[in-house]
Amino acid sequence: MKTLTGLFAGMLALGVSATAVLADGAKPAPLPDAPKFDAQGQVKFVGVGDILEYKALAEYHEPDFVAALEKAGKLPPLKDRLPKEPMVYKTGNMKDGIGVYGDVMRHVIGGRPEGWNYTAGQSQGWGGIDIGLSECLTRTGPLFQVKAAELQPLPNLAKSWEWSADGHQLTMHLIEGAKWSDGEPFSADDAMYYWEKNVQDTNVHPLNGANPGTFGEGTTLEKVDANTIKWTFKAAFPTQVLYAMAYGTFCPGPAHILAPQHPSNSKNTYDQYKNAFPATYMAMPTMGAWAVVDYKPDNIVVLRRNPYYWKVDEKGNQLPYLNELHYRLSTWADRDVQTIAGTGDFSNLEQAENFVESLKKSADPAAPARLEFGQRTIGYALEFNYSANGWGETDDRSVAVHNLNRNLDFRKAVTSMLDRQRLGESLVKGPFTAIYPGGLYPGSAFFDKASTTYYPFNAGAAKAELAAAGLKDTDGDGILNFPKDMNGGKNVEITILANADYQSDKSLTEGVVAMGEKVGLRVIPKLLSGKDHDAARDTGKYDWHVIRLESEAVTAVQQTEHLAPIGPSTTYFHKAGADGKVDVMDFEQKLVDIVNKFIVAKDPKERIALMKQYQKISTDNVYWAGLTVYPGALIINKRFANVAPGAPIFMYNWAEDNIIRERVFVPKDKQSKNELFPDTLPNKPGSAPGEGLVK
Ligand code: BQZ
Ligand code: CA
Repeated sequence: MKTLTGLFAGMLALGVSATAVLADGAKPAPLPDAPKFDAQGQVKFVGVGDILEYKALAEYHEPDFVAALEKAGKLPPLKDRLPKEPMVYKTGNMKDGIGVYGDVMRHVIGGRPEGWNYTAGQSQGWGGIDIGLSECLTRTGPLFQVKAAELQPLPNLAKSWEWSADGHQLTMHLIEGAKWSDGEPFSADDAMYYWEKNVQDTNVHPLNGANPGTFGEGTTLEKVDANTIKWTFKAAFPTQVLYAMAYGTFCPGPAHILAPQHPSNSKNTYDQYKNAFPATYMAMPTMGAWAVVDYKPDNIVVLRRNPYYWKVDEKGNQLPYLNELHYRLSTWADRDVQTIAGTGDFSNLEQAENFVESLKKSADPAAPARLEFGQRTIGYALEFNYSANGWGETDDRSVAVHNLNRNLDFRKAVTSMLDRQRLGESLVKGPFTAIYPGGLYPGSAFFDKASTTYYPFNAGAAKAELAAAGLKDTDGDGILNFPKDMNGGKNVEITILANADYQSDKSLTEGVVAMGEKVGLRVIPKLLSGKDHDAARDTGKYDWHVIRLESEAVTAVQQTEHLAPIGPSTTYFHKAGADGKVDVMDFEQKLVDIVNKFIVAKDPKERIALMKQYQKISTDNVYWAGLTVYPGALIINKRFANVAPGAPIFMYNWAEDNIIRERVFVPKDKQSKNELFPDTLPNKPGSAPGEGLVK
């Protein structure tokens, strides 16, 4: 923070009367309390051991049609298809108990599958496809129901782990004898391939962005034996890193299929490697409960149960209960409409524009789906591209704007021009949206109001801060100009990236553009759809970004690396430039240090204190400008059982992970006849869509 005298000197130099700016400058105000909004579902909190364990059972069972195929010699006996000690879901944690086989869950999604090479960065269309196909070392989605005192990632492919006495090594024991959906063994080799050829090889960019910084600079991983891997960390007891071993960032692919295509083992370029498994390549081996068997572009992706799935219920029934999954390729808004109408089965109601209609329709007792609001965990921020050393666009205008972004007066102007109350109401009226200044969400367990600096809406203060940042409309056309030594003193023009697939993202962007205009800033929307948006986000091709934040703002313990550039590419808005370095600002370095300490802090009191420091420094400095935050609602067809009450649509992960789909079932008397490939099992890897299913 500049000292007062420095401030005066600076202002006099700018020829602006000190009292004018001081009087008008942006001043913090207490954050108004959020409108009261009670989540509908009551979560029953449990311990990790109440949810699952790993053990061999006396007997195992499978659907009748699978037993018949086995009898016909079409696949090995069940006991050879299961690991020595499968994961066993405990009945006590299953709301409706042991399930029955049959039926389908019909998802509707707004994305489109590019291909199945998730670990090389191919999008599969989101909406639960990649969540279901990617089983990871640990699992965090279901943690919304775990008691705070026992909170730690659930075991998954890694069934147990222990730290060395000095805390620098973590030995992980992987599930033993599990197989991919094509019958090939899963082993430590798959984890090592992912680590060496997809994470450490910086020419490969796994979807959801795992990179060497994700697991702590200098971290190494080695294979101990076929079922054991060992991590070595620079810091002692970086327990937080277990969250980064969950969905998104440590979900190994099938090395036996991927390795031969990797540039180090073939003539493939990295691009050819990434695209070696196009969307028409069926049954890419997965550790997930269902494998892809059919794909019709812009129409549907169909998955069938994986006969090698390595999880069972306490009666020894091999999971999943549901035989089939659909992903109808449509739009995100249509997902809400179809689920409410009953032609779809599942939706995360996350676009506030659809709240009233969805509430009205689902209030009808005869409505096919139930709707349950959770806490305020869906939120948006305006992120500033801080790179002035070559990450993203490097033309004069872009660099000039990024340098403006690095100026606190400018960021105070931006945060003061935002009327967050109006932004929220532009999405939906009523008690849903709350003002979100920035930093962690008000609903986060680590949120501390006293540490949160909120600059309220004040156009006059915004204009004063813009003047303090050296911007003046030198040619009188109503648009502020750069100082003459920046981008030739031209009008300031700022691109704002947003995801065109969501009305909410577009509505908020329109609001920001209009509020910018009122203070003389020309903000130009850059609305991109799906993977084009994600690519622009990931390569910094924007000045500002209206982004729906994920777990870093909700839990702080997941995607923690998004909170500060603790590595060359860990945040969405400030990555390493051409020189491989992140041009970190002074206050930002403090955030980096706090996040690095938080990742290794074991004492809960220290963790809370560190997050208060993070909140203070990040909101004092408007690290990003919060926009609005509101609750999401899970809409799910009433025929499904074993959906935990209060399952949030987003917390550690999305509801597609949180509700543990492999445990969900439909009671016999409610089963629909919607299976498209009844009584079949997945085709061979590389089959053509819909061809060669086992029957
Ligand atoms: C949920 C989610 C499951 C990604 C995606 C999508 C991508 C982003 C984000 C959400 C969709 C749904 O979100 O909106 O409700 O089903 O898929 O993965 O927005 O474009 O890159 O971060 O999660
Ligand atoms: Ca001008």
